[in-house]
Amino acid sequence: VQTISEVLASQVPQKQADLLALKKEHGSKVLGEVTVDQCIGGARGVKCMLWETSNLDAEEGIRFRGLTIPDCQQVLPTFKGPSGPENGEPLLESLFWLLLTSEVPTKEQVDTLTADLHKRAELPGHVVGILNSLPKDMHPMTQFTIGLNAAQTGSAFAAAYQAGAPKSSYHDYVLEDILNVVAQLPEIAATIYRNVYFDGVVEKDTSLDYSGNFCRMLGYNDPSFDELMRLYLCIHTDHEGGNASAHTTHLVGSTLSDPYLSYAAGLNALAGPLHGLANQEVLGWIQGIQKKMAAEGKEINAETITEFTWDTLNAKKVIPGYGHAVLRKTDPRYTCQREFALKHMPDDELFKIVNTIYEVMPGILTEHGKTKNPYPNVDSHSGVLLWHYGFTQFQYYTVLFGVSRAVGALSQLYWDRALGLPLERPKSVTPEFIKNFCEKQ
Ligand code: CMX
Repeated sequence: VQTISEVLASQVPQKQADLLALKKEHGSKVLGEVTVDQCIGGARGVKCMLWETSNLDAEEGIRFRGLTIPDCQQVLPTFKGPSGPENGEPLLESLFWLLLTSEVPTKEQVDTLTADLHKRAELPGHVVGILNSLPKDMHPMTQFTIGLNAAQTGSAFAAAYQAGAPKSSYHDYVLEDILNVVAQLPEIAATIYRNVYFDGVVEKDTSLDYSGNFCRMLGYNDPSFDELMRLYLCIHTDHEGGNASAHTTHLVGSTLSDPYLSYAAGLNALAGPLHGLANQEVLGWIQGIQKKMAAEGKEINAETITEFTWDTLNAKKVIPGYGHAVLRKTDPRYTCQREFALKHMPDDELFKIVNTIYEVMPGILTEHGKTKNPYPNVDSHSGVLLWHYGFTQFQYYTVLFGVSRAVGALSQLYWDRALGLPLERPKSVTPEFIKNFCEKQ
């Protein structure tokens, strides 16, 4: 069975040749224009970044190397251990393989990757010490980036660069780092979880896959929760290149900062409330309704949710979990989580609230008239599923997102270096320039 490193090594020369040919044949063609609105408005829709691993369609949602989420659920290897269900969710390792190589792996190939990641998972000694020294009231995402930055002492790429490695070999060292970062993130994440909310003890079970072992490290021992974790970690991996965490990783990586530092930067972007922190905000918002309705002696139903939504909007705040910069329909990552809930927890009280929110929110946001997309995104559903299994520490939820996003953003980072992509450095312009330029037209 070929390892992932061998498969990638065999793909690189052809990919490099293909990119050169693409540049040679079409290098001077125009992909689009940039309006003043786009320049001022966060570059929405500007096509100026190469991204291999996934593509986001405004209507259809995400495709990982051309495969939709339901496609992945059909074709990717699942967990078939003694406690695994028949039609289980894909293994995170199988999606990692797909994103890196663009090939659907066999179960044997995935097993080699699982074993490799388990072997690489041990943290440098000082990392746990640093994590243990952090104040418990420091936000888990802040702790997460500190932990990953601290692990950077193990970077093979940084060491090779200092030793004068040639550019043609960068991707080999970067791959080492990427596999190590993906392998080490669960233990960094679990140490934070166990430190902040429990006794600080992290137990492992490396007879399981990546997600199952991560659940044990967090302290959960329920095959159904393992399945949720597999689904959760798969669907949060990648969402094309322009989202803030992926884009930041790519940008920072383009300076030849190593994968640890590049992804730690991406995590800081993920920690923003308009991005990954929205999953914690959703739970906070739902608790807000619960508290208010309990205080007023009212039921939580379509009418009271509508009332609470208008209170939020009139206070000039966003409804977390709704809207998207690219999507214009319900996020398929929301839909597959809804299907998971219908299968595993149809009578869950919180799920019912989320469903009622789903029924009324698009209409309210449409009436409000601001957001271009009144439908739910991934963050709108994930917390409710976790809560069902007793994972109620919602300030921590974005860390789980961060464990997953590494797999997409770092798969792309491998190809960034293998294809020799340059330093990213777009041109900025001053308001005076825009004014003068436009007045001359
Ligand atoms: N509630 C209220 N207003 C919203 C809104 C929402 N959920 N979504 C967008 N709007 C508002 C915007 O704030 C903006 O208002 P202003 O003109 O006053 O600035 C207006 O509608 C137009 O925004 P847009 O073009 O539709 O959306 P953007 O591309 O600018 O932003 C996003 C996208 C996700 C940041 C935005 O929809 C939002 O803030 N949603 C809530 C936070 C959230 O769920 N984020 C998670 C996204 C998924 C992820 O990255 O994890």
